Amino acid sequence: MSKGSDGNLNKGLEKVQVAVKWDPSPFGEPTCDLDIVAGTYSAEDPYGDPVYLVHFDSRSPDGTITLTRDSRNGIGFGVDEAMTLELYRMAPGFARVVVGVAIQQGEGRRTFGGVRNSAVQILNGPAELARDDFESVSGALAATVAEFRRDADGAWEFRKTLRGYDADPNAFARLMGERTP
Ligand SMILES: [Ca+2]
Repeated sequence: MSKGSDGNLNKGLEKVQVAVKWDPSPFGEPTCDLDIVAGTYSAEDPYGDPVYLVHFDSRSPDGTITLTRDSRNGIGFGVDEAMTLELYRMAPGFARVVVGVAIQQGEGRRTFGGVRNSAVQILNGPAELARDDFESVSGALAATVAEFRRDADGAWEFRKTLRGYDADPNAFARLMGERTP
């Protein structure tokens, strides 16, 4: 994988993957469904409304962001849900991409603290950029996990942005791109 001119692995990103895993609920308890969602934001309005969203039932119009693995219950070994972002193919008008994980809400509140062994890993090719177990946002219903931004030269850089939201998946998708302190 190429590095940025200063050798920073978090810069000059081309193709990244966000992978989430969690354990299925024990027998008799409601299933847990975590969803990866990505929002894209324009250079003109990088903290405004998303140009488009990508999640389990919505595709990237230009094919640059793809949900490659989808789970509704966490059953299975290893990665349960994964998204690939081909940042190098995104049009210059895109300045930011924010990726988050939201828990589908049924009856009652479903927080990260109520999901067994949830974890997220962010990869640049084979290199790990970040991983987290959601412990610091255990009371949240959704959380941003990654922000990708173009630098002054147009190269993509990564920022880990673990921030919890008290919002269901639809509300979270509208909030996840907001400017944060
Ligand atoms: Ca899911």
